[in-house]
Amino acid sequence: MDNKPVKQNEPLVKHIYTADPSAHVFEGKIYIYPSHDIDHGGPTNDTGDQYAMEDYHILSIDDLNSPAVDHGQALHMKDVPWVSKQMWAPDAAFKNNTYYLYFPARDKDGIFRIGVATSSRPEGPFKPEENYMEGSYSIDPAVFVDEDDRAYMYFGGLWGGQLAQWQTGEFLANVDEKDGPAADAPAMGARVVELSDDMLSFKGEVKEISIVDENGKPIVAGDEDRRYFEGPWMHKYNGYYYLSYSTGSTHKLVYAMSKNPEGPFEYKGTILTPVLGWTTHHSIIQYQDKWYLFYHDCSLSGGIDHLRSVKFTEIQYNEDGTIQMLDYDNLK
Ligand code: FUB
Repeated sequence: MDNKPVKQNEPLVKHIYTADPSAHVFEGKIYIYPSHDIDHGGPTNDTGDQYAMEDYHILSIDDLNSPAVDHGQALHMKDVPWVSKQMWAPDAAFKNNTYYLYFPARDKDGIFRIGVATSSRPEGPFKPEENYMEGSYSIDPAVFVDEDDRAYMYFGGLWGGQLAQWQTGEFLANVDEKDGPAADAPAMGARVVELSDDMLSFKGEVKEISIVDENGKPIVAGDEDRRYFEGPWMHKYNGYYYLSYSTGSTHKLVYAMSKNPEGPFEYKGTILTPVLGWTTHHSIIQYQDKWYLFYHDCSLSGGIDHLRSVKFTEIQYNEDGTIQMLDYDNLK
């Protein structure tokens, strides 16, 4: 492990590849829950077979003058009875004096589901539940605990994330993963569901989130610069809920705002222009009196798409609550 203090826009760690950072402030420190990218001889395709991750390592930073610590393996897929492969982007939450790790993976039928594991410590190790969360599907869970203690899970991803195959509420294996609404029809939305008080199951029904433009018109499927693709994140700032996400095929991190955690959300703009690498995935946290974006790119691996590294950078809000766009080319 590197003993140098973390620096903005540099890999947090260099001894392993990490991606899809979900950052949280727990116990006064920053904890990062990333995917753990590995190299392998398998295929690369739009289904995402190149992302063949098998376990999770949790990172922490005592403060911004300290090195990032890798706490070692917190959960491996061999310890999760329902998982067959591909432990993708996780998130964590704290409630009931317990830390919860939420993670997507393929079940034994090859269908992406979302599981949960618990620990008394933010860095784990985490003990998984026997089965995936009932009613869960697709990828990229992000769990937000609101000020009133209600918890919501945001999730869903296009293409390899299988959202297209769930449009009827059932998994349709014969639907092509790139199918979806017509280019001029409302785009497929991320999903949101309230979690039960014990954080282990879905409390309500899964709802599709609507993202609209400044005139209240739904963002359409053909609007690839603005439509939802994957990697949702929720944060709250000055009473507004910010749903931020990746636009996938156009490689941006963008955001939309609402007064309601379940939307509808009004599209507002770009947070980060495309990084080096196909995927872009993030989280946003307040640490002390500043706000930070955690993101990944492929700079450490020299551009290999499935070998990514987590970085962070400060973000700024304008007076009206909008976020100032960051140009990736200026972050280096
Ligand atoms: O890391 C695997 C997948 O790539 C994630 O689930 C997506 O958000 C994308 O980053």
